[in-house]
Amino acid sequence: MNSNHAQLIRQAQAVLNDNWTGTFTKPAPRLYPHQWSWDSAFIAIGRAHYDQVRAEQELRTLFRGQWDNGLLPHIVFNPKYTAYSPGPDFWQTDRSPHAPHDRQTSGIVQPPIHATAVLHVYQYAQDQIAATAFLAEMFPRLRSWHAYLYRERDPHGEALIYLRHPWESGQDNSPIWDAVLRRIQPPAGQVPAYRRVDVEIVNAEERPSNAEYDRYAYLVHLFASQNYDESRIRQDCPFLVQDVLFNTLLCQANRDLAEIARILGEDATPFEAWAERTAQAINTKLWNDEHAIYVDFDLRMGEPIHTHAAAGFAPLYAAIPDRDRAQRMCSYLNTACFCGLDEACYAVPSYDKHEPNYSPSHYWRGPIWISINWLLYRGLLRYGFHKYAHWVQQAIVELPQRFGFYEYYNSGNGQGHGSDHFSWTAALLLDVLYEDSVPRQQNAAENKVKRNSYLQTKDLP
Ligand code: 9WN
Repeated sequence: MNSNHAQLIRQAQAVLNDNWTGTFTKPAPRLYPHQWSWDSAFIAIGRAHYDQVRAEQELRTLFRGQWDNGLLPHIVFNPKYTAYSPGPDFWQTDRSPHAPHDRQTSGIVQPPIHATAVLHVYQYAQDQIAATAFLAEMFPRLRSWHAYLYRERDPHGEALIYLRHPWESGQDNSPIWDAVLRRIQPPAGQVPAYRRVDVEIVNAEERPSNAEYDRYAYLVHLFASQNYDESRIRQDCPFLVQDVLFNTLLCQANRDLAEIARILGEDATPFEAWAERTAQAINTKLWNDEHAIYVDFDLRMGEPIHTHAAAGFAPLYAAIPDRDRAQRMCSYLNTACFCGLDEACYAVPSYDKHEPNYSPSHYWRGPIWISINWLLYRGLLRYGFHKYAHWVQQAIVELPQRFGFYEYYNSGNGQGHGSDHFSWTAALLLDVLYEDSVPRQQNAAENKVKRNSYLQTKDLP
């Protein structure tokens, strides 16, 4: 590791320390003062390399907000930050018989990367006894989380989970949702009152519009008025989308849950079967052969959503496409539409630059996100696309180094946008730098070898 990297590691660790609340890490100091689900998984992946105790505590705290039907909420509210809005009153999750009584949470989910994070924490642990106890503690919770998704969110038994709110994707105002949201016309009086603190803290022009926010609020109102009863929601909800990124992360998380089961001497076959069926369904239903990218499916309209987001390349991360498809996907990535290696570009933008609604600075509508680049980096490595993978890996390190630990980066000039001091940007940079350096402990070195060979060879079609 060179001295620049040692300094960068210290800076990234300082971001995570500053955002640590005592039981979990805030995604950002002011903009996101509560615990967000997939942020915590990414944060645990970064912390796992140097702070096993907090990495475990991060995930343990998140799962304390899990509902008794298995739903893992996208926000677990921190009772110390009552000023944040929209807050628990907006969600009214106490109307569900399944929500916990001792924690306030939202009533939707986020991408299921938690089994992956739990296994990662185990694989890098210095204290193997504590780590094995942690696996045993998390295993039933993870199983119930995945079971919830397949039981409640897959009405036709396709092994493809539906999302019922754009926030469930983690990519709030991605152009993927534009057509679906345009169709939603909330009836008069059905948009609950809300106050947005996001537009008071960061540049309002880069955040979702009020028209989008009205629809987000209307959907939440619908869920609350149906007491979060999934069978009723599924009948009425105008937003039901089978999403590429969510299902891809679930596929890999099932494989990781199977690995956890094997370590614990439990039956791994149900999780392997879920992984296999979901991978097949993604390949069959979500593949767009004309453009060599995976696309979402609108269940309400019964048709694919022809929007090309970087998340459409995510199946590389779970080794879902065969080599021919992967090669074609990589060729598309490697053009001016996303990030051609022979042109000046910083990293992979979240949306095809040649599409009409592309913006280099507008939240999920074109800027660079470190999380998406981290997933692509890992996916490209799995297929041996080393040159492109190395490029993306460098971007994950250099963007924060040059511009700061921002929430996202302008895909035209690299400048940081959204919140500074953003936790997952720091955590995923740490993951990349630690993976590249000499591990401190022998057991970590052995685990790294195991993990790399697992990543590179496992389930590659
Ligand atoms: C809504 C916390 C979260 C991330 C999401 C990101 C953004 C929330 C918001 O922030 O979403 O859940 O207020 O816009 O889109 O991916 O988990 O960092």
